[in-house]
Amino acid sequence: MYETQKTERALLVIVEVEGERQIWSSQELAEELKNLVISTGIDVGGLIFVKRKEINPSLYIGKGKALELAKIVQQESVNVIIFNNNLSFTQQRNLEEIVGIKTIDRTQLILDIFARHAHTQEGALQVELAQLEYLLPRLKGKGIMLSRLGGGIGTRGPGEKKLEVDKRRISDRITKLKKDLDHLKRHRQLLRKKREKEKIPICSLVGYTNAGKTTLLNALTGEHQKTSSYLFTTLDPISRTLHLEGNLKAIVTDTVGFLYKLPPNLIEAFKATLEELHYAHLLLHIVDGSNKNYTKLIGAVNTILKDLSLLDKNIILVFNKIDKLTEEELEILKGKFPEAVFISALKKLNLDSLLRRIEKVLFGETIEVSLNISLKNLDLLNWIYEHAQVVNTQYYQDRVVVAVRIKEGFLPFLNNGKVFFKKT
Ligand SMILES: Nc1nc2c(ncn2[C@@H]2O[C@H](COP(=O)(O)OP(=O)(O)OP(=O)(O)O)[C@@H](O)[C@H]2O)c(=O)[nH]1
Ligand SMILES: [Mg+2]
Repeated sequence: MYETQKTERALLVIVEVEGERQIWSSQELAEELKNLVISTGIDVGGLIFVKRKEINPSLYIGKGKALELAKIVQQESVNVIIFNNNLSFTQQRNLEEIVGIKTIDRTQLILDIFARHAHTQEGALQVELAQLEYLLPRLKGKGIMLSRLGGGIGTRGPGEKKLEVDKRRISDRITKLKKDLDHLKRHRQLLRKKREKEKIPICSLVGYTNAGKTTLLNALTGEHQKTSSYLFTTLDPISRTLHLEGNLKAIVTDTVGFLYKLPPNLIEAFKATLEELHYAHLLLHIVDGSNKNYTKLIGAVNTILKDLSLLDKNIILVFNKIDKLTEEELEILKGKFPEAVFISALKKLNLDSLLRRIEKVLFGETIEVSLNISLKNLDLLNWIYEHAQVVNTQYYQDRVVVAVRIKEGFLPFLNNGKVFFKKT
C-alpha cells in the first residue's frame, strides 16, 4: 500500500511558548525531534528555534518568522518542514501557503513512523485508525486538498486511493477499523483466558522508546526480535515464555515504546494493546541508564502509566545499558535508586539478579512446607514434582507426606486443591 519516495530533507522547527511548563529544554526537544525524523529515513536539513509569547491562532508562529522560513526553504534544498508542536489544520494550511512546501506537525510525524513499523494486522489497523482520526476533523467543507493532508510526510499516508475518498467514506472506514480491532481484541481475550487457566503469570516490559525492551526480551527468552537505534522499532508486541528457576514459567510481553507527549489519538488507537498491561502481574519499567535525561524519561513513562491507571501494579525499575556507564556513574545511580535493578541487556550483565527479582515478585520467597496428600490425588503429586523441589517423601498406606521447597506464591493454589500444609 505504501511506497517510499525519494529522500526528503526536512527543516525542523521547535517553538517555545512563554509560560508553557517546559520539562525538557529546547535543545533536548530538538535532539529528540532529530532522532524521530532520522527514524523515518528523512535527512535533517536544518533546525530553527522560535520563541513566542503566545501561539498565533492562524500561523502558530508569527508572520515574520513564517516569511523567514520561506526564505530558508528557497536557499536550502529542503522539501518538508516539521514542527515539534501540534498544529491546527488552519495553521498548517496557512503556513504551507507562505512557505510553499509541505508542513507537518509532531503528531503526523509520529503517525508516519508508526505506519512504517506496524507489521502485524492489528498494528496496521491501529495505525490506520489513528491516521484517519487525525485526518477527519481536518476535513472541513469541500475542496480541501486531501493529498496534502493525509499523506503523512508524503511517504506513508493512508495511500493515494484512499485520499480521494470523501469524509463519509473515511467515517465508514473508521467504523470498520474499530469493528475489526474489536474482533481481534476478543480473540486476544480468549488467549488470555487460556493463559489464566494455565496459571502462568505475565510480566510486561514497558519504557521509553529505545530503552532496550526488545533487546531484553531477546536476552531473557532467546528470541531474535528486531531491535534498532531507531525510535519505535517495536509496534507489534509479542509474548514469549520465560523459564525461571525450579520449572517456573512466566510470559514476557514487549510493548510499544512510550514518548514524551505521545499523541493522544495514538494512545487511543493503541488502547487495546495497552489494555493488556492491566492483566500483567508485573511491569518491568526499562530505563536507558546511559541517557543523561533518565529522570525525564522515567517521568514521561510514569505519566503514561498513570493515564492508563497502571501505577498501582507491581513495578520493578530496571536501568539498562550499564555497560555504557563508568563504575562511578553506576554507583551514583545505585545510590539514587536503591530499589532498582541494573543490567545490560546487550552484554547480558546482571540478568540473573533481574530474574531473581522477577521470581520473587511473581512467586514469592521459597519456603519449606510439608504436604499431606492422598495417593488418589496423582495429578496434584505430578504438579508438585513440576513446581516444587521435593526434599523428602514418606509413604503411608493411603497417603504420602512430602517435604518440599516451594514458592510461597503457590500456597493458595495448593489450598484450593484442599491440601493442608505445615511450614517446616
Ligand atoms: N550499549 C547497550 N546498548 C543497548 C543495550 N540494550 C539495548 N541497546 C541498544 O539500544 C537500541 C534500542 O534497543 P531496542 O531493544 O530496540 O529498544 P526498545 O526499547 O525495544 O525500542 P522501541 O521498540 O523502539 O521502543 C539498540 O540499538 C540496542 O542495541 C545495552 O544493554 N547496552
Ligand atoms: Mg522494541
